[in-house]
Amino acid sequence: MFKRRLVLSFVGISMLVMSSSASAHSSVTIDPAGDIATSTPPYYDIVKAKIHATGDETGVHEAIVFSMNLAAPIPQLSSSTFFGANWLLDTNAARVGPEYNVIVRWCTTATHPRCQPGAAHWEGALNDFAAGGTQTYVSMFAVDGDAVTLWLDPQRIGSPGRFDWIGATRSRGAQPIPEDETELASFRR
Ligand SMILES: [Ca+2]
Repeated sequence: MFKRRLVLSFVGISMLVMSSSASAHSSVTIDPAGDIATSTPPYYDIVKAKIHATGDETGVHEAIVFSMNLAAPIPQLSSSTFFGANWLLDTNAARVGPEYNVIVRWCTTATHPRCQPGAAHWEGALNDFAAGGTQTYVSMFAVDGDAVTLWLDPQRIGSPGRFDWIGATRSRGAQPIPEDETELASFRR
């Protein structure tokens, strides 16, 4: 009996330590459901967006994880449909506007000129606005029901210690006004 209690209290302490370190590396923003145009499908409606750091800081498993939850699961999309989940990052307060756009999108070259060629597909991408809009692709991402997630090597955005960000969804490539947009949040690694 004594042993069991000891084990349980140890687990309790470990969970406390883990949860406190996890929250120190998480930036979560809750967005209202139903705040998009009524003609827009609910899977463009952001209900939660999050950025958190993972890994042991040795570099091998280190990542910044960008995630988003939508008001409805994303269905099988047609090839003429564009869906973009964006995390716009302001990593440099001295420069106006966001420096990076982290992207998970469903596209073809017809719905977005910078989409990789071939049949309609999901892809991850990173736009570097400070470098004149240079775009590179990101291989680690997941689209699962109402959740979109992307894992990024921090070095690809200059390994910032902190940055401000907003989440957005788009139904057209480079759509000037997003379908939905979160409030400004701040992330600290
Ligand atoms: Ca919303």
